[in-house]
Amino acid sequence: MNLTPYQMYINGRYCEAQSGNRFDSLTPSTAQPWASFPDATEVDADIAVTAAHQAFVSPAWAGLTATARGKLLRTLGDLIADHRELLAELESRENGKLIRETRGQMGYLPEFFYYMAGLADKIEGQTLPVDKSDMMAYTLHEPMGVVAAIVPWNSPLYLTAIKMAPALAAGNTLVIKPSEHASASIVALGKLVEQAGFPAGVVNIITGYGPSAGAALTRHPLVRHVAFTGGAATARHVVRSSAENFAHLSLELGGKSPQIVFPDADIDSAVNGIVAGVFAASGQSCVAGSRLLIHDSIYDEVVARVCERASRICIGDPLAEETEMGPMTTLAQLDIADNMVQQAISEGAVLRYGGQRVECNGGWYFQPTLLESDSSSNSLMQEEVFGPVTAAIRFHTEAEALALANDTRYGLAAGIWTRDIARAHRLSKAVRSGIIWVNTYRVVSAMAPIGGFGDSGYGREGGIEAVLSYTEKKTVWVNLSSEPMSDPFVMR
Ligand code: TXE
Repeated sequence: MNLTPYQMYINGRYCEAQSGNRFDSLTPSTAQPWASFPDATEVDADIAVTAAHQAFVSPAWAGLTATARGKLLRTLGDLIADHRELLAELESRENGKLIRETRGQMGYLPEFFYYMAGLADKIEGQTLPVDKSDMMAYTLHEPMGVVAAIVPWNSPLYLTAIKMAPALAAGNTLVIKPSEHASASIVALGKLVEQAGFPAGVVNIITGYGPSAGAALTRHPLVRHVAFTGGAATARHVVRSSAENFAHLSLELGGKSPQIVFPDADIDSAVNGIVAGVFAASGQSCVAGSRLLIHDSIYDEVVARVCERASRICIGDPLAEETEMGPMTTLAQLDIADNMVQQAISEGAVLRYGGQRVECNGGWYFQPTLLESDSSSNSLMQEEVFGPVTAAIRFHTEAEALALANDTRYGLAAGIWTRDIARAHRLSKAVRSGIIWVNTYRVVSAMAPIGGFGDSGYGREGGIEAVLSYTEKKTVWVNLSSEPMSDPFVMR
């Protein structure tokens, strides 16, 4: 089989790993290899970080005005818009996400760059009304330096853009490490970065495995911020190794997000929201609505309707227009889904729909799956599956719903389905998660922060604060007095 050979992008040049080694990437819809990538290790990470650091201090980048940086970001956004079909196809091929979903994501991707382009020259410091009459003090937001963006396989470009656009807007430089399971679309982005006119070394892309290339980035002394999206177990490694150099961190991890349905909800919408929340993208989404908390009076109806819709989901080739659910991205992820369903059943959960692998072109497919549990301690209520598997449980009162919603170590997202406006706001405040969707689900915007509580990580991506999170705040003191400085042993 002829594999498409991709290269890495370091210091404005396409290159191989120093070792000359490569690894293959498999397409999940057939489990066949389709592309190969350089297998970067510590030495490549060091070359890329050094290039990013040199670019950071170079006049070609550091000497640009913030407005000029914004223009570059805008140009990159335009180029992404021009190439969205190609990028969408690459992502669907490599991670098995539906082409209609990746098209949607690529169509929106430029907005991250446009929004952050607009913010680039609005990163304002403050003049401080200090209580010293002979002093003036003000703050500046300075870029940090080299940012390492470590990205997973489920939405490679989206999760890159949400890091890259604010990091560049603030004047940093980047080394991006895509997942070993989905590197092609990010490598393709390198070409657009070059075309947009970013100076060499401002954006670098290294391909390779997490424990080698990824870990080397997190412990590199010149990396000042690690922006990580991935699993909680890997995040613990990232925190430990970045601690060595006190690099700043943002961690966007998984979730066990509840969908809470009250009797006064629009049931049609709630059913659609539940299906969208956990079966779209085959549930391989950090915000997957993987716990269904449903009021007793409508429980049987909602469960029956979700199962009925699940039974009609068209499973198949992610590149086919009619497909509604594609494969799991990796065999490991398929095994996790399968094993977790079996485990939940052994703990007393009842399978209502799905639960089986699906044979389709040799790919890694799993049925949309719903189980019922009368216990919030069932592992399916507590552990992230990252697959098309959801667990339903009854509640009788709002207090019970809230207790169930918050009975998790995670806290990334929650859906609240009710027409009662007071209840909607009450619960929005009380549910401990970074995103609350009322009568909707899976809505995102470049303008809105995303991030979690607890084991879902810390830091927020998106929105105005994201750009500030890639800056160091500096306080400048200026002595306004022309008198000689007095007693050197007294703090002023
Ligand atoms: O992710 P990893 P995996 C969750 C989901 C899934 C689980 C494991 O529950 O089942 O995580 O998935 C890089 N130092 N999410 O193993 O390992 C790796 O190469 C530095 C949720 O695929 O977290 C990749 O680029 N980097 C999630 C990135 O980390 C390391 C999305 C993510 O991979 C590293 C994906 C190391 N030691 C999985 N080890 C979400 N929040 O959306 C690996 N990496």
